[in-house]
Amino acid sequence: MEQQKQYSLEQTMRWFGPQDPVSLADIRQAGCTGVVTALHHIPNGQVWSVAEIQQRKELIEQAGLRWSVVESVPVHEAIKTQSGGFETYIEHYKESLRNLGSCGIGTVTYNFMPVLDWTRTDLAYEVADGSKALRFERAAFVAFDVLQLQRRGAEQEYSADELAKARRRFEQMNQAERQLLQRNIIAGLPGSEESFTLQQFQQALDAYQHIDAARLRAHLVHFLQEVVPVAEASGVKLVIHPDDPPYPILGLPRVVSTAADVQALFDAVPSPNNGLCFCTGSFGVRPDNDLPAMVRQFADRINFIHLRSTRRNADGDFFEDNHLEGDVDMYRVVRELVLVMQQRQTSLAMRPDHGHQMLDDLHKKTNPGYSAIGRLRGLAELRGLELGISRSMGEGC
Ligand code: DNO
Repeated sequence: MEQQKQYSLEQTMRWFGPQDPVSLADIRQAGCTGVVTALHHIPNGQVWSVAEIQQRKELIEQAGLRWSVVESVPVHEAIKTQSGGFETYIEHYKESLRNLGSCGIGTVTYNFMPVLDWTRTDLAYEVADGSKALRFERAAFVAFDVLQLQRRGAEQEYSADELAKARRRFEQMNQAERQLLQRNIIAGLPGSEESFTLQQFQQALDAYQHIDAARLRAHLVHFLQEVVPVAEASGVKLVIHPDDPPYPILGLPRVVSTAADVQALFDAVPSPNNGLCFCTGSFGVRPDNDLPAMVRQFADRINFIHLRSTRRNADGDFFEDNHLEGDVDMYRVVRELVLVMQQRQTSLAMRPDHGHQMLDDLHKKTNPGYSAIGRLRGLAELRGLELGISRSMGEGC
């Protein structure tokens, strides 16, 4: 009888380019065959030329790896707000997709979060074993919004209890801690491509004054209607990254937080090249997101995977837990993914998303969330989990 081919997750790690303290050789030794990277030196909105793409591709291949996924070709703010020059930025985006496709790079990640990409309040939250994790603390975030940024109308968006907690929290902080909080939120986390002063930040928020969720979604659908046909013709799968955290913040709309949000995008633009980056750490912050069910629902559209777990509490805080702990049922998620790969007869690229700063990395300067050893631990655990699941399925358990 013919043996059915086993498909497994392609193991990758994010690499921020030649400046990244984690080298391509480190990534290879972690067991990866692929790299997820972007041309971070090209300003947001400019075309990625074939020469630049080719140069980066060769660098990766010389290290014995493959450029599996682009994360991200960033979407310019003008496209999200449909303001001055946005049509030109869309044309630039199409050109970058054509160029990537012509270099044989077939998966491109992007997000459509207004102003800020991912957001945390604390980048060195010490967990019980002494390693450091990234954390979102609601009271600190509210304190930033109401007391530091002093955003108009912010107070009306929080309960009296939340405001009182935020004030107490702010009073406990010294000057340096307050500055750090502000920096963590607006100075740009790795890969976020944007960074602001407080004043610039307020201006960026103001651009969304008249943009609610329905309008932002319409802008996203318009963007997709424009770029997806080019992605199809270029052999590129676009994958949208969900909102992190998956709800509106700072009065800004967010439209990629739930299964219904994602379904609306696929209904509007049904092409298979309009896909999803299934990020368990982002979606998993909401208890109403049933992650294994989402894998089943979007089985045909998931073309890149971020595996990570968070642990939330009743106050709305969460921190990034070890990959197999926290609120994400990683066993069930990976099990569904293994089934999807068998059903689609394809392998899907996965990266362990973030990791704790631990061991030697505690004494090094690292990119928050992207230190080598914590991600190595995550990847090793996830690889073992997947192997155990696939083998036991194959043996009919
Ligand atoms: C954070 C990342 C995000 C992601 C973008 C995709 O660690 O997952 O910055 O790369 O949202 O466009």
